[in-house]
Amino acid sequence: MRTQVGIIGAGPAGLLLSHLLHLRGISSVVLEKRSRDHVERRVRAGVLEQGTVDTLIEAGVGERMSREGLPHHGIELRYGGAGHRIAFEKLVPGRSITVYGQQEVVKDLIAARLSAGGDVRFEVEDVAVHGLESEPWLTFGGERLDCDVIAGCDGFHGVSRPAIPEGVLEVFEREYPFAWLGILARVPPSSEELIYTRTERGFALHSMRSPTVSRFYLQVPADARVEQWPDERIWAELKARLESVPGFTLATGEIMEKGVTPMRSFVAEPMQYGRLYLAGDAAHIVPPTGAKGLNLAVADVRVLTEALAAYFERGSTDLLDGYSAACLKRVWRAQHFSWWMTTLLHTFEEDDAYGRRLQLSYLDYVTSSQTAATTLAENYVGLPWAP
Ligand code: RFL
Ligand code: PHB
Repeated sequence: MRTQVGIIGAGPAGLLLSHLLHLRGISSVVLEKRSRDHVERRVRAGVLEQGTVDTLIEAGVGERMSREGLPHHGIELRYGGAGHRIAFEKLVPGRSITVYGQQEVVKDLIAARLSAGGDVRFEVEDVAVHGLESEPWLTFGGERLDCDVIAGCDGFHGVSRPAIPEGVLEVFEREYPFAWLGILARVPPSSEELIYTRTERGFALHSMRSPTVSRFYLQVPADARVEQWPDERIWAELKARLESVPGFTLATGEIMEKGVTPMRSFVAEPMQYGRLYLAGDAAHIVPPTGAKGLNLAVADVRVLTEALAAYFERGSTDLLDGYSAACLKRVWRAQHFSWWMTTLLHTFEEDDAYGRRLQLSYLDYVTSSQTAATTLAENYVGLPWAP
């Protein structure tokens, strides 16, 4: 078997790459270890930057998103007994976000690939990469796939990054002393916009998926397990944190899904080795507080598509050689923003009174100074793509 680009992973990065390459007449095969059903049900991100939305629409896979996605023109920061709106329409005119579940994006991309005759294989076992220095190939389940290039889109726990020889990558990391417990609930959102809440009990986020489904997150200890969080405890804690302004009542309902997400910041540089190019979570992770992970995956894939098109159409390797450097500028901006939002809104050590005063001072600044609020807003909606 032979293809131009062998893609490992059918998450947003791998699927979008396969689709964008198809639009440029470049062939690919996507190898995914989980089932289609599993990939389509995995509840994750929900906030799409303007540039991500534009990319999906331009690529012809934004039809359902345009119909069902919820455009948002602001977010609320809630702390110290009051809510403060960060108004995108005023601070970053013309730019906004769209709330649309990552698994919906994934479903739309899988449907588009399959209806165009694309080769996406699920439940593929033992994917391994070979020959990265010159003529690469992939093996899986007793088969061999020869490729010109391999794209490692297999997430943080995949096989592609570990296949890069030791000593090549430089790794930058930060761990946080807490995790997020995320739930999906069958209940209409209690707010029209997302609420990021800082309380002395910890952080909470009110998000949503549709007019009838809400998504919530709670800061929990790093070693928390789902079994420790029966539904009543989750609602009680969400109420204790979110009902921290007068007149706000949180509606509750059936919890459809629960999960604990560790919080980590991670970058591996460079994002390439020989004929292997890493994209998305395979190369970098951000804590979800800034809602950047999925959007960064899309940004990487845009850059990689242009570089691969230059290579296959004109034989030019310049853009491929500069792939990592081109991506890392945006990656590090998102790293800083995500670390900063996380640091601002979560509780750290109990006895760190100095740290708490710094958080409150910065929250007061960001909610009273238009300049500071604009910094938050322009990063949140996403800085423009690099030319
Ligand atoms: P993915 O989605 O992890 O996909 C990788 C795919 O590779 C497969 N795979 C393999 N396949 C074959 N062989 C192997 N050996 C393989 N190993 C792995 C996996 O099964 C999987 O299908 O990575 P990708 O495509 O880079 O996409 C990245 C995003 O998924 C991630 O950054 C976001 O979900 C992060 N994130 C958020 N990002 C946002 O932009 N906005 C948000 O609001 C947001 N909220 C979140 C989030 C992530 C969360 N969790 C659960 C980590 C909220 C949460 C709770
Ligand atoms: C979500 O809706 O899943 C979501 C929203 C905002 C975030 C993270 C996750 O910062």
